[in-house]
Amino acid sequence: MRSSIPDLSALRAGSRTVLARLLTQVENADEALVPLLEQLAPWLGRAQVLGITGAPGAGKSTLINALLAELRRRGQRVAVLAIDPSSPVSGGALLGDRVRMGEHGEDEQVFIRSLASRGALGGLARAAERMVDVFDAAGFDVIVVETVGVGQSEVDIRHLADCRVVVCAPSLGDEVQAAKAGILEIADILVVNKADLPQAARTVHDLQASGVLRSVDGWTVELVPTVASAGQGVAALADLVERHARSAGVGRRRVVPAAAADAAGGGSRAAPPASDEALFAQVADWRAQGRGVALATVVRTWGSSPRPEGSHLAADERCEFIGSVSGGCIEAAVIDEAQRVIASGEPRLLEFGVSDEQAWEVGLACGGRIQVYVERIG
Ligand SMILES: Nc1nc2c(ncn2[C@@H]2O[C@H](COP(=O)(O)OP(=O)(O)O)[C@@H](O)[C@H]2O)c(=O)[nH]1
Ligand SMILES: [Mg+2]
Repeated sequence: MRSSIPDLSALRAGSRTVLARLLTQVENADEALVPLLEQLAPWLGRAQVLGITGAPGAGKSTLINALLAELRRRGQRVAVLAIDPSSPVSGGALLGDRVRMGEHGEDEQVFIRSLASRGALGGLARAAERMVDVFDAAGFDVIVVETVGVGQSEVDIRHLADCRVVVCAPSLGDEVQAAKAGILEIADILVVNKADLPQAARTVHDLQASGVLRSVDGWTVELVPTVASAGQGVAALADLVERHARSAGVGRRRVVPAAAADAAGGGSRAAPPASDEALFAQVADWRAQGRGVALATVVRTWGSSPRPEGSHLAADERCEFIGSVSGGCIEAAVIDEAQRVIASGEPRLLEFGVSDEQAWEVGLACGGRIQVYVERIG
């Protein structure tokens, strides 16, 4: 349908070259990319975006390096986006991060990328969000975003990250340093790194006494001491990160209430419903090109569903698609399933809902339940 499609399938298939190229184009605010980015929509919202924030020198990069190793042991594919403060003279620091995290540079399941504001022509925040989208579409399980404290970077980790980790180093004074920086209140997980230093116990105590370890929306903020340079406490941190995904879900940056998105002029990034006429014209076009095609139909809904029964989505064997069966929550899963149906010729009845196990994986954001029938038609 569009010339950029081959790149998208290569991205989905794990091409690191395509991934690297796309990230650079995004960083350069290449507007020609916008239609392609829109096509990423069905594959977004699956990765857990982990924001790691804290003052320079707290040990964020060292911790990320250790966490990468732990997450890899757990079979996770991990991407890292290290966002540099706005200083245009920070090439050295960036290089330092690259080298420190570089241990995993050869691992096919790990991808590390730095983003400096001077390189992001269209604005750091937008570039960062789009780069996270590209990593998400590329199938990474966890996307780690390293930033310095709130207010010191354009990138608002509160909006971007599903789970916010604030890293503190032990402080010398009796005040908790980070509290002054105002970043403690955004934490889902607090890390006191450099727990090998003598002041660490005091800092842990101060933080425990400060009231930041409170419950918000069913999650109790946890504190974990680490020695990032020795890998200590990192498994406990990884456990908490996993638990947070189960408790709070993933894809937060995409869960903008439709009304708010419309008001902001952004609209939803989900594909619009297509008229049956337009949809079947597209199907005919794909078939004329000899491509296998599957048709997905909403056959039953319970509770609230963004699309009524009878709504269609058609997908071809190259993952191009038209139409919509939800507001963007389950399209990716349906299109993936369509590939299997095209390959096997066997129809499938899929059900998506919000059982406890799957609510944070694939379900309708609005909380309903839906059955979708997928059959090969070309
Ligand atoms: N003693 C000690 N030093 C650490 C630890 N973790 C990191 N560092 C050191 O702290 C410095 C800053 O670390 P870095 O990861 O670059 O911090 P960032 O600026 O927050 O990314 C480096 O010299 C690290 O070697 C730790 O657990 N204990
Ligand atoms: Mg760093």
